[in-house]
Amino acid sequence: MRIRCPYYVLVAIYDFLVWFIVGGVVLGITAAAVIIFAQSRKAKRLEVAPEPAGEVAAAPTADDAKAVAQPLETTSDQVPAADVPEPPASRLTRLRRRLAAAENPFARGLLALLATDRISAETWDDLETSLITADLGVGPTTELIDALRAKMGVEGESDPAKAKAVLREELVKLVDPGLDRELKVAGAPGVVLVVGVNGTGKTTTIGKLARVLVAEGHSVLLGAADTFRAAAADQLETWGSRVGVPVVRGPEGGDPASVAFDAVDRGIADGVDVVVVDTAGRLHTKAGLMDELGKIKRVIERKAPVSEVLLVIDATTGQNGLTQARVFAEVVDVTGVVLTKLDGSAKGGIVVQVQRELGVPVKLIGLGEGADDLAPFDAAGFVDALLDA
Ligand SMILES: Nc1nc2c(ncn2[C@@H]2O[C@H](COP(=O)(O)OP(=O)(O)OP(=O)(O)O)[C@@H](O)[C@H]2O)c(=O)[nH]1
Ligand SMILES: [Mg+2]
Repeated sequence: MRIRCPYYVLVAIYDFLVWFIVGGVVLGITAAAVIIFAQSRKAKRLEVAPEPAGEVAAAPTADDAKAVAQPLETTSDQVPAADVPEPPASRLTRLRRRLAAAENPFARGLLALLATDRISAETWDDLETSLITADLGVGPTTELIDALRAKMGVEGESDPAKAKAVLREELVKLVDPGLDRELKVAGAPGVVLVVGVNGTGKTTTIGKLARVLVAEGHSVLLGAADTFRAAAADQLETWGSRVGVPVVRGPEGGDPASVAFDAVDRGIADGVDVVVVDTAGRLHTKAGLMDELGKIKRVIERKAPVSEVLLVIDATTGQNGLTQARVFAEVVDVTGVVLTKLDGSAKGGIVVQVQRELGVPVKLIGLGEGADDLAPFDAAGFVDALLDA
């Protein structure tokens, strides 16, 4: 017997099935969207560097004593090294091409003198112009040209081999091979404070310096006392993690002196050889910021003597670099200069001016953005690089 279903029942069943399917599809899409949204939130959270555990949000302190009384606890832990840094001794040889004559008026001017077979008044004039363009300064330029004229003869035939030997000798003298350029890192721990105006290459130099120190067998700890922006501490952690060097950091906007103190404190506790402290870039014309720098140094010194204050100068800034150098030297007693960005369009002559103005040696030079593009400076190696460029 066939059971006949009324038409309206069939329509109802059909409607039910259609809505069931549509509802299922809508539910499925909604669930998928929720899952995708939740996943992307999780991924975003992972992208942002997590604040290390145990952070104490210490309020910025009003004076040195308070800063000492409230050290921060925020740290990143020792991580296994991923890189093997290049030994520092061979670096200047590898990097000498970066001082290439094509880009560098200092080298270009010198090579033009060597290339000429007859020295004329015009040759000397051209050399003078290129040396001044290369930031050698008027005093050192006159000194060099007078010495060369005396030794090479004012005018006449030029013997390229003799010219090169004389030029090398006089340049090395000018760059001063007698200065003590050794980085002072002895101490318990040795403390290196790194200062300079904005964007000169402080943090990059510290990252590279950590590699130099690790390559020399030192244990190293970095202090992120640039609390001005969180990215600065992240930048330092990225550098540190590549060579297994931990970083002590504080909350964004916190007291930089407290972070510096905490870094040295932990360095002592962990028996680390060298603590390198990064600071925020500051204009030498801002008295408040310069005072803050003085305070950072004083606060560190309550824990351990500062063995080295490195002033980082961007070689491309020319005369302005010298003005900065004078002001920083007054505030924090600079003991060494790092001249960055000497690669490319840099002007090598500034090495001489900076040393004369400050009375402190150039100890390191930055010759690129690569991790091992920082070389210990030495007068003869630098001059050879220029003359062979
Ligand atoms: N070509 C070249 N670039 C360099 C050198 N040293 C640093 N830089 C670049 O200069 C830029 C600024 O470097 P940072 O290390 O962030 O400078 P900083 O002084 O810490 O900057 P602030 O903390 O903002 O004051 C980066 O793009 C570096 O890669 C160098 O020797 N050669
Ligand atoms: Mg920086």
